[in-house]
Amino acid sequence: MFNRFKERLKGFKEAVSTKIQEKGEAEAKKAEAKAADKSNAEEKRPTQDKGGAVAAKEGKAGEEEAGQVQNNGAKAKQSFTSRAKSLIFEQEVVLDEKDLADPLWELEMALMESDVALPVAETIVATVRDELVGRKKKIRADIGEIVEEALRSALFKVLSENYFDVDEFIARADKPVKIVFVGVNGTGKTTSIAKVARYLRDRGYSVVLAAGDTFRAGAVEQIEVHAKNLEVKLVKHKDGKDPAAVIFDAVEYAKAHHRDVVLADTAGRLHTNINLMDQMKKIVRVVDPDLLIFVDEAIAGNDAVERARLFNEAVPIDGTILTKTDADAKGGAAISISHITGKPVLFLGVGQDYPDLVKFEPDWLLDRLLGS
Ligand SMILES: Nc1nc2c(ncn2[C@@H]2O[C@H](COP(=O)(O)OP(=O)(O)O)[C@@H](O)[C@H]2O)c(=O)[nH]1
Ligand SMILES: [Mg+2]
Repeated sequence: MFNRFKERLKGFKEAVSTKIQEKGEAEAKKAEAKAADKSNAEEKRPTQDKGGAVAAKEGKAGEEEAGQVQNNGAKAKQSFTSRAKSLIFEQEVVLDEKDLADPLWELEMALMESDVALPVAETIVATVRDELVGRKKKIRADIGEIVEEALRSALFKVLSENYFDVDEFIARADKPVKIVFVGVNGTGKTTSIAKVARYLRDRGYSVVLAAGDTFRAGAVEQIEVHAKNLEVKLVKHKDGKDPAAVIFDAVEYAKAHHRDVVLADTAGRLHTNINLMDQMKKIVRVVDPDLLIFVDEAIAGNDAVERARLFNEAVPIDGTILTKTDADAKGGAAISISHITGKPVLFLGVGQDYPDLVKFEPDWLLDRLLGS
């Protein structure tokens, strides 16, 4: 999961580490030179005061004393040098914008190559810059940790922007809660509906499925298999071609039988298909869903983010489910989609089986993106 992303971030971490090291060494050298000057100055002073005239007067004793002083001087010099050496590691480095220009460029490239949308990449870079500029860092401190901390807080900011607690929403909403799933073909809508059905059933809710994909041959049979496996009610029309009518009936069924949640499947559609987009608008008008969820696959990267944006423009969505994150090396869609649409990510699909659904939590995703 997100292996390419982690790999690309390494370059940034290394660039910052090198900068801190270089700058610290330069400053430690300055400190060393200063210490050496001071040491020389202190070495000269006692030889002149105590040695010199006094030693000349007192003969042998004076000579001995002078020798001792010289010895002390050498010792002092040595301890100044070792102190200067330890200064290299104790040296505090203050990073400025100039130091970070190259590493931050590296970071922006890494994010864009991981399919993070440009405005999102810029936001993350700006946050990391704010975190690191002006901060005092000891060279011996764990630089990887410092950089990771800055990245983590920048990513957290983006990921938690539109956070929405789906459990709390369902618990509080009037029943039946009507949830309609939309998106392009093959992204995992039907699978996600089955996963969400199981998720809700496990939390004590009664669920009704609506076979609203009346477009594709085999779609009704596919959701029927899930309904059987999960032992939940499926409402379907024999030869009906109107998804709005099917979903409407499922809602009526749920009301009559006091079921908690209706999960409605729909046909896959591209935002460019005007007829199918109009059909989706009709579904929304007729059913008035509590949640209109856009489903797309993380592996589509920027395309998924762009589709979410266009669907949201056509009919305001309430949130997204990103599927196939288990197969996604880049992580860009997971990072960008909420920021670009202004709507929360509700769940992540992490595999093909029913339990492979994770409620979206910024920290869970962060742990995987940063590999901790
Ligand atoms: N690896 C993986 N595959 C998934 C995930 N979600 C769905 N799929 C697979 O994607 C394919 C299309 O799923 P489907 O639900 O039929 O897509 P739909 O056309 O949008 O309804 C199926 O083979 C699913 O098993 C996921 O989170 N991870
Ligand atoms: Mg389907």
